[in-house]
Amino acid sequence: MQKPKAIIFDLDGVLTDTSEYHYQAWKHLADDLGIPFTHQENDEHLRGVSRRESLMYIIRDHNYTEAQIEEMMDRKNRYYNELIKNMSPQDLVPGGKQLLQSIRDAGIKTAIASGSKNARIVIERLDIMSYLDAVADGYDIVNSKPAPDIFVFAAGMVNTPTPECIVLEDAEAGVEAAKKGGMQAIGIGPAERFQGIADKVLPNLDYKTLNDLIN
Ligand code: B16
Ligand code: MG
Repeated sequence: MQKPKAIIFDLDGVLTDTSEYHYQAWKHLADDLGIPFTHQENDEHLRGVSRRESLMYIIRDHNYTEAQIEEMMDRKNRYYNELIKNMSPQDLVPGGKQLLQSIRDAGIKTAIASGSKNARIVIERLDIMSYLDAVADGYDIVNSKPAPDIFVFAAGMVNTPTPECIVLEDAEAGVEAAKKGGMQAIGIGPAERFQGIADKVLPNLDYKTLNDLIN
């Protein structure tokens, strides 16, 4: 892989394990509604997917009014915020600060592109804002992953053409989004999840170095 001008990180499931909290919050809501919902379904269908589309998957052919849908999204978000309340810098992936610092020391820009409207709260709790050149979150875009919009927006924020960016993503929808945007994409997670779409796969980001990403 060529040395990039910018590295764009997804947040949930890449720099921190909040994807598990998203699952637990959806599971709580599904249990309230009496709708079956499994961890496997979460991994296969909801990872990286927006709040509304996630809810639509869970409720499928049940009929609810728009007001009920809004209330359910708010409720899930309350459950999620309860779970992230006690997050701290300890919840950053091990070696995360060193990785971000070494990327900047190499003259490469760092950005976060997260579909989450809670991304800024999480970034604050992880205490990594000073290591980032830009943050794009769920408030910045209309079309969520797998649309490339969030990554293209983040690339623009760090003044970098998309082919010179590497994206790190734990979701299939996110890798698809990065590739549609013309970027190089590293899938973070099991190889089966990214078959044929990622340029490279790493099982996790624990103690990874810049060299691990680009070589
Ligand atoms: P919110 P990412 C995504 O964040 C999550 O992976 C996904 O599970 C969540 O539904 C989505 O953000 C929206 O999050 O409800 O907090 O706005 O992986 O793109 O950092
Ligand atoms: Mg993610």
